Amino acid sequence: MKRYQLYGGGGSPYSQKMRAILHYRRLPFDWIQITPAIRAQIKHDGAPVIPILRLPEDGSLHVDSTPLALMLEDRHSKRSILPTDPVVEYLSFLIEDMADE
Ligand SMILES: N[C@@H](CCC(=O)N[C@@H](CS)C(=O)NCC(=O)O)C(=O)O
Repeated sequence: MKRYQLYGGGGSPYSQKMRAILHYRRLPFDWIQITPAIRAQIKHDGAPVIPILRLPEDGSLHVDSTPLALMLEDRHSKRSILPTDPVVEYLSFLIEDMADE
Protein backbone atom coordinates (compact mmCIF):
# COMPACT_ATOMS: atom_id res chain seq x y z
CA MET A 1 0.00 0.00 0.00
CA LYS A 2 1.23 3.49 -0.81
CA ARG A 3 1.74 5.79 2.13
CA TYR A 4 -0.29 8.70 3.39
CA GLN A 5 1.55 11.87 4.33
CA LEU A 6 0.45 13.77 7.42
CA TYR A 7 1.64 17.34 7.79
CA GLY A 8 1.26 18.48 11.37
CA GLY A 9 2.78 19.98 14.45
CA GLY A 10 4.08 18.28 17.58
CA GLY A 11 2.08 20.65 19.79
CA SER A 12 -1.09 20.57 17.69
CA PRO A 13 -3.78 18.43 19.33
CA TYR A 14 -5.62 17.96 16.02
CA SER A 15 -2.38 16.76 14.43
CA GLN A 16 -1.82 14.32 17.28
CA LYS A 17 -5.41 13.12 16.95
CA MET A 18 -4.87 12.26 13.27
CA ARG A 19 -1.48 10.74 14.00
CA ALA A 20 -3.04 8.52 16.69
CA ILE A 21 -5.83 7.44 14.34
CA LEU A 22 -3.40 6.52 11.56
CA HIS A 23 -1.23 4.60 14.04
CA TYR A 24 -4.22 2.80 15.57
CA ARG A 25 -5.58 1.89 12.15
CA ARG A 26 -2.12 0.68 11.08
CA LEU A 27 -2.23 2.76 7.93
CA PRO A 28 1.22 3.49 6.53
CA PHE A 29 2.04 7.19 6.68
CA ASP A 30 4.89 9.64 6.86
CA TRP A 31 4.79 12.31 9.55
CA ILE A 32 6.00 15.63 8.22
CA GLN A 33 6.61 18.35 10.77
CA ILE A 34 5.13 21.54 9.35
CA THR A 35 7.46 24.51 8.91
CA PRO A 36 6.85 27.90 7.27
CA ALA A 37 8.84 26.70 4.23
CA ILE A 38 6.78 23.50 3.87
CA ARG A 39 3.56 25.41 4.46
CA ALA A 40 4.47 27.76 1.60
CA GLN A 41 5.09 24.80 -0.72
CA ILE A 42 1.83 22.93 -0.19
CA LYS A 43 -1.21 24.53 -1.74
CA HIS A 44 -4.78 23.42 -1.16
CA ASP A 45 -8.27 24.91 -1.14
CA GLY A 46 -9.07 24.13 2.48
CA ALA A 47 -8.74 26.21 5.63
CA PRO A 48 -5.14 27.22 6.53
CA VAL A 49 -4.85 24.77 9.41
CA ILE A 50 -2.98 21.65 10.39
CA PRO A 51 -3.17 18.70 10.19
CA ILE A 52 -3.13 18.25 6.42
CA LEU A 53 -3.47 14.77 4.96
CA ARG A 54 -2.06 13.91 1.54
CA LEU A 55 -3.77 10.95 -0.13
CA PRO A 56 -1.44 8.30 -1.50
CA GLU A 57 -3.15 7.70 -4.83
CA ASP A 58 -3.41 11.24 -6.20
CA GLY A 59 -1.44 13.49 -3.86
CA SER A 60 -4.51 15.58 -3.06
CA LEU A 61 -4.46 17.52 0.22
CA HIS A 62 -7.29 17.53 2.78
CA VAL A 63 -7.90 19.26 6.12
CA ASP A 64 -10.20 19.07 9.15
CA SER A 65 -9.57 16.14 11.42
CA THR A 66 -13.11 14.84 11.93
CA PRO A 67 -13.97 14.71 8.21
CA LEU A 68 -10.49 13.23 7.68
CA ALA A 69 -11.21 10.50 10.23
CA LEU A 70 -14.55 9.76 8.53
CA MET A 71 -12.84 9.74 5.11
CA LEU A 72 -10.53 7.02 6.45
CA GLU A 73 -13.61 5.09 7.60
CA ASP A 74 -14.90 5.16 4.01
CA ARG A 75 -11.55 4.11 2.61
CA HIS A 76 -10.55 1.36 5.07
CA SER A 77 -12.62 -1.24 6.90
CA LYS A 78 -10.13 -2.73 9.37
CA ARG A 79 -9.70 -1.30 12.87
CA SER A 80 -12.53 1.20 12.58
CA ILE A 81 -12.59 3.83 15.32
CA LEU A 82 -16.41 4.07 15.24
CA PRO A 83 -18.30 2.28 18.01
CA THR A 84 -20.47 -0.60 16.76
CA ASP A 85 -23.33 0.14 19.17
CA PRO A 86 -25.41 2.92 17.53
CA VAL A 87 -26.15 4.60 20.87
CA VAL A 88 -22.45 4.71 21.77
CA GLU A 89 -21.68 5.86 18.23
CA TYR A 90 -24.14 8.74 18.66
CA LEU A 91 -22.52 9.71 21.98
CA SER A 92 -19.11 9.49 20.34
CA PHE A 93 -20.17 11.92 17.60
CA LEU A 94 -21.75 14.22 20.21
CA ILE A 95 -18.56 14.38 22.29
CA GLU A 96 -16.48 14.78 19.14
CA ASP A 97 -18.64 17.68 17.96
CA MET A 98 -18.50 19.37 21.37
CA ALA A 99 -14.75 18.96 21.78
CA ASP A 100 -13.67 19.69 18.20
CA GLU A 101 -13.67 23.48 18.29
N1 LIG B 1 -11.19 21.71 12.86
C1 LIG B 1 -9.79 21.61 12.55
C2 LIG B 1 -9.00 22.52 13.46
C3 LIG B 1 -7.52 22.50 13.14
C4 LIG B 1 -6.81 23.61 13.87
O1 LIG B 1 -7.40 24.57 14.42
N2 LIG B 1 -5.49 23.48 13.89
C5 LIG B 1 -4.67 24.50 14.51
C6 LIG B 1 -3.48 23.86 15.19
S1 LIG B 1 -3.98 22.73 16.47
C7 LIG B 1 -4.13 25.40 13.42
O2 LIG B 1 -3.75 24.95 12.36
N3 LIG B 1 -4.08 26.70 13.67
C8 LIG B 1 -3.56 27.65 12.70
C9 LIG B 1 -2.09 27.55 12.49
O3 LIG B 1 -1.39 26.82 13.22
O4 LIG B 1 -1.60 28.23 11.60
C10 LIG B 1 -9.37 20.14 12.70
O5 LIG B 1 -10.08 19.40 13.41
O6 LIG B 1 -8.41 19.74 12.06
